[in-house]
Amino acid sequence: MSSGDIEVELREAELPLVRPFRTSRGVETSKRVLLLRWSPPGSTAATAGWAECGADPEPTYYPEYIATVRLALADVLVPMAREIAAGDGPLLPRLRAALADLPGMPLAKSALESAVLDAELRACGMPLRTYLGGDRERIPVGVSVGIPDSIDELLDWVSGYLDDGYRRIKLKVRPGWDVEPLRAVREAFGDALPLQVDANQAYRTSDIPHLLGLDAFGLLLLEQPFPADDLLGHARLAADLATPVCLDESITSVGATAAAISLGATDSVNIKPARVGGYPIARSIHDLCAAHGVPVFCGGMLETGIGRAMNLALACLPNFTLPGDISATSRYYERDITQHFELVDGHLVPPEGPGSGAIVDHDVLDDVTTAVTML
Ligand code: OSB
Ligand code: MG
Repeated sequence: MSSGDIEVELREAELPLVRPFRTSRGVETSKRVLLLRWSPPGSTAATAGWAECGADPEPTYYPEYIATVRLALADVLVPMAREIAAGDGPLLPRLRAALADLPGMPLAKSALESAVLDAELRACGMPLRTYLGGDRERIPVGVSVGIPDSIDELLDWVSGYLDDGYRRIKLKVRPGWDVEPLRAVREAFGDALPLQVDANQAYRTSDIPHLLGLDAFGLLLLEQPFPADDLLGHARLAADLATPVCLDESITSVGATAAAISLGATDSVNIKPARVGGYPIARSIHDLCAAHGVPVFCGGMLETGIGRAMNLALACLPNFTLPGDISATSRYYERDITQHFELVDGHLVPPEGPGSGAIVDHDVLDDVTTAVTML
């Protein structure tokens, strides 16, 4: 078997969202997604490794975006992985060491490493959940609610999600859309509703007096109010705010997490595997947070079933005690490119099968594919 026999496919697809998703950073009406297939020699459709890249079409949320990830994979990362695969010894540990040696590019690295990991696990019949060491069988999940056109529309959306059985609601906020929607949601649904907010970096430390006013709403947490690199600003806020502060965009590595905890900049953490460079690093961040008594939840990026299945496997680890941003398929898509995930009593169940357990529906995938490139 030569490494030349490994097939690597980059596939771009576009899936309409059931409703627009607006945050402080912009609005999405469809999900444009880059997928990576890693098929070792002798693999079949069932044992091909698939991963979803966290990159968006534009650099609105992360500095990497689809075009730069394509370039990084084609020019650097996939040729490197092929070379490692052609050498002696187990592929994954050597690939991980080589990736760790390269600066930056977490989204590209995570996509590659996750596809290789999925293929290896499928080849030996092991579920990703087992590999990562989690033992929970179902994950309590919430829903992240974008910024609508009006308060009435917001109440309508939230009421629908509560009817669906979601365990907690996360509202996207920004300056000018915070106190009023929170008051309306509390008035309509009561003080017992588990409620949290996410600002996606839209405030500045000059807004601290205003943000202290959010304590009146009994929130589970306030996510990423300030720019990602402003750990000191978050620490200043956390010192005075009763509501727990939760970092998302700031959590880029194990070291960044350790610094944030040590500075008192974060009381809980949103872990997004793509942002930190993959699932094993996400697990290390989980372990670090557990050791410091900092609870975590698994974040999301409107994933298709491929990313969702992997996130569910990660969320089976014991310190994922806060409900995850991993909603049912129907919250995002009418038709997904894998089996659909259904909410059962406010929980999602990770799929049983080997690897991520995602089963790609090739008919749907072909329908929504916009480009295929073989690397
Ligand atoms: O900040 O958590 C975020 C979606 C895209 C980009 C950033 C974020 C989000 C979400 C959605 O909040 C969570 C989900 O996938 O349901
Ligand atoms: Mg967030």
